[in-house]
Amino acid sequence: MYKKAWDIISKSKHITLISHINPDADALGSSLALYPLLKEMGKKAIVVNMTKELPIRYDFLPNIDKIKSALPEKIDLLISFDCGSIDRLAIKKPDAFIINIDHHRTNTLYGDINLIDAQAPSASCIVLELLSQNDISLRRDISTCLYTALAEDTGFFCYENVNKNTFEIAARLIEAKADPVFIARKLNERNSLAKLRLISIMIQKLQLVNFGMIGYAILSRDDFQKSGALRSDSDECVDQIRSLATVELAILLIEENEGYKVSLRSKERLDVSHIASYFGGGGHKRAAGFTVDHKDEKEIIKEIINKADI
Ligand SMILES: [Mn+2]
Repeated sequence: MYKKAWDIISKSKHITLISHINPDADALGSSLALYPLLKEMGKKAIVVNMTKELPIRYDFLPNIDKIKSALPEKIDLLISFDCGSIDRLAIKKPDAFIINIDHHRTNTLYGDINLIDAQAPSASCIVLELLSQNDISLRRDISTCLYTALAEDTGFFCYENVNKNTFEIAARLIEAKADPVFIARKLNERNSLAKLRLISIMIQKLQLVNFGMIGYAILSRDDFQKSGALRSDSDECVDQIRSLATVELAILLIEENEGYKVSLRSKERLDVSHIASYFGGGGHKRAAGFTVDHKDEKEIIKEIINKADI
């Protein structure tokens, strides 16, 4: 499959690299890793993400300034990264061959080729596998993108998806000049005061139920306005809820458009991807999400708690 995928990449001219809306490091890093390679191969390569404002904390990723927020007119090949279902790309499905590179267990296999490995800690590990199996050598710009993606998706090597192999991959990327200290500082030590204010508001609104095993909070538009925080500043809020000693299930609702964006996290037992799938979303065992429109916030929380059954 990896050979076949590379063969199709080699034969295509107009290639669009795209990742899910509200991107994280894995989405952006995985798509940006291939970009300079394709350029060097003489391809008309374009990186796309349909999010209006990309999170500023990824500004150090090589070629991040090349990302466009619209599809080009001509596409022979679309490669999607870290995206479990095609609607999360937020585009009209183009008339093009699709390679789907992802590690979400809920992936809907929407590609013509699907390079899916639910065991992979990040989509960037699958990109690395694609490069290694086709004897493409790594270098700093590529390995920086792939390492950043891996580090964030493993919670800096703390989550259950971490094993000996994860560190071996990290070592290979560091060998290829990814700088783990530089990347950690860029990702973790550049918070805005507005973001810390948003977290503080969220903690004040936090509710605990089921003997503290479930923690939930709702962030309204007003909370963002009051704190001055951006939408992307809430990306790690739900992890703060999970960090509480008693919490097994963390739920965060963020008011959005006609409804809510819901993020779920679990610590040790609960498979939140099942809960998210039930609501039409998806994700991983310990991190998943979905969106819901025209429904009362209390009703949403109640349904999730019923579904979670803890
Ligand atoms: Mn990922």
